[in-house]
Amino acid sequence: MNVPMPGGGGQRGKFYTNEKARFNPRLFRKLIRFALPYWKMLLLALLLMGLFTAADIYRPLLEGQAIDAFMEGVSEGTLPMQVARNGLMQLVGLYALMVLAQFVLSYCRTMTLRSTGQRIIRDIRSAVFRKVQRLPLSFFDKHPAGVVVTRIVNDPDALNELFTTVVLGMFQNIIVLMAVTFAIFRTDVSMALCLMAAMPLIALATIVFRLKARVIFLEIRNRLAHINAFLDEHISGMGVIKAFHMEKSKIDEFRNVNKAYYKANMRNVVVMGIFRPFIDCVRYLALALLLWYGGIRTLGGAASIGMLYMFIKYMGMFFHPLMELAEEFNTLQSSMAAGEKINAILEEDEEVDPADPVPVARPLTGRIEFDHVWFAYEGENWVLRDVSFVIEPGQSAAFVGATGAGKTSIISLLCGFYEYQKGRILIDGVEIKSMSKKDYRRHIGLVLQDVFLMAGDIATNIRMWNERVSDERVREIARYVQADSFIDKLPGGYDHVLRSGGGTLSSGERQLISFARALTQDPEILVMDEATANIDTNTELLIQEALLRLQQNRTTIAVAHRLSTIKNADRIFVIHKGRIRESGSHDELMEHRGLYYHLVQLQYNGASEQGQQT
Ligand code: M5T
Ligand code: MG
Repeated sequence: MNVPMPGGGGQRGKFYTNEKARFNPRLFRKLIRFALPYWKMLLLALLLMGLFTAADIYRPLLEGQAIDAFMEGVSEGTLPMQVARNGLMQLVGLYALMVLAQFVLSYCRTMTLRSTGQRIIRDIRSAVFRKVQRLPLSFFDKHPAGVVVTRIVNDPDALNELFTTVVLGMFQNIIVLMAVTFAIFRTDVSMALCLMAAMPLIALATIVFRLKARVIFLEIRNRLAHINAFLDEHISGMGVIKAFHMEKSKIDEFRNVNKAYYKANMRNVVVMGIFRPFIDCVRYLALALLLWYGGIRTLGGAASIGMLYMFIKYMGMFFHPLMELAEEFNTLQSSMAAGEKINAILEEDEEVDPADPVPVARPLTGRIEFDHVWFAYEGENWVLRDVSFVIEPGQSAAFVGATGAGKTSIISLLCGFYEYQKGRILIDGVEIKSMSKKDYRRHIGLVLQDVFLMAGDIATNIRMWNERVSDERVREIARYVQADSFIDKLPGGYDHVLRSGGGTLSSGERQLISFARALTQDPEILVMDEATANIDTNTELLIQEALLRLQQNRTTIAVAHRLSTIKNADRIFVIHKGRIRESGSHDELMEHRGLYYHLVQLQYNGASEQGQQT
């Protein structure tokens, strides 16, 4: 089953399809390493379980003894009343002590197990998040945030059960089964066989149940991830939904997504609903058989009432772990399904960094070279074709071209967000593939059109959690990029707290913050992609002045549709369908009368027409 996802991507199948969630020893070994650090705790839990179980098994023996040894003895006149009373007293005393001990054991066991479980979940969650932080941007193009959230939030819970409920639970239940079997066969073989008569039916029901449950559990997990993905998309896109009055249709769409999840859960409810009563039914039939057969044996004197009582008790103890085992198999399957999904993330290729990175010079001179670079986001759909250019240290370069021409892609490659397929990109003569991304990204200040602000105050967003940048410096930089006037107007000024995304600021205000952000790093290379697109002309003029000063000692790359903003660049590259078609200064290109000239003409004429209209 494939859940159709909005904007479906090729690789998504891995996260949505019904992989066979059967027990996979290789996967199990991989997952078990999350539990390994806690082996002492788990061993302790096992020990406590063993003690508890031993007491559990011993109790019916005591009960049977209480019935037989004293009551029968007295009624038959073979035992003096006083002796029986004292014996009974001792027996009951021992019994009460055992019950108390079991209470303590049970508490300790639960605490050990649960707290270990919570630690394991915490570790898995951290591991997945750590991994997600190291994944390349291309991963996030293919996986909606909601699905990734499910992987981090819900799946570790399911996986945790693998270690706590399933592995230890199964162990305990198998031990109980063996102990009970041993106890009943030792007491009376024929009555034990009578109790066992129900076994084949139970085994059959369990197998059928397991097969059904396997399919259902994967489905439930997939549907849950789907709901999360749907919610993420539709909550982030609330503005668009309202603008296109899609509320009604989205509600209907959600109803379907929700219904699919509901149905998957209902199938589980139905299967569980049948399984339990069926086992109960078999169990009571077996009890009836036991009462009949045991009754006859007791009447015939081959068994005692105490024994019959004991058998009835053991029968309960026999069926309970059987039921639990079946459910544990069920959980095993669902947690294996979750484990598989988590593992798929853990096995994703991380951002590649060379094993032995070339150290990045500090400071860089900022020379940038693209050497016959070819790049495609997917397969052979070339977005950049044979792109070559050099930007000398301290130069300012600008990229212009139609929408979708590949300008942002050039910048993304320079920042190492994606891996190029052919050619080389060099910074200061070193290919970026041989440097650590973390190291050289430090030297690139990036200002984008879409600015993402993090939850936190303004000052923190400017210094980007870098404590070495003083408050004074933050203010100085904010003044420099003309952001101070709007920041001062915010309640709290620099301490004004933004929610994640910074949605309460205007796009232009966010861009100004982003400028300040880039400058606090004092980067040798400044990259701006439509960085002033949302800023009014007045502010832009003010920034332009600051930018000119900024460009003096660093290499700058700017992408802009508004050509007036890049006119002064040392070199302008015109990108057309992934190729560099023209390059030169504004004057050179105007003289050349090619693509650039036409672009300028278009903008100029457009602007003057507008001017005439108003
Ligand atoms: C260039 C395609 C896009 C366009 C081309 C980000 C992204 C882009 N593309 C993909 O196939 N997958 C992706 O994940 O690549 O895109 P660009 O470099 O973003 O173009 P631009 O910056 O020149 O355009 P614009 O609109 O910002 O001026 O065909 O479909
Ligand atoms: Mg772009």
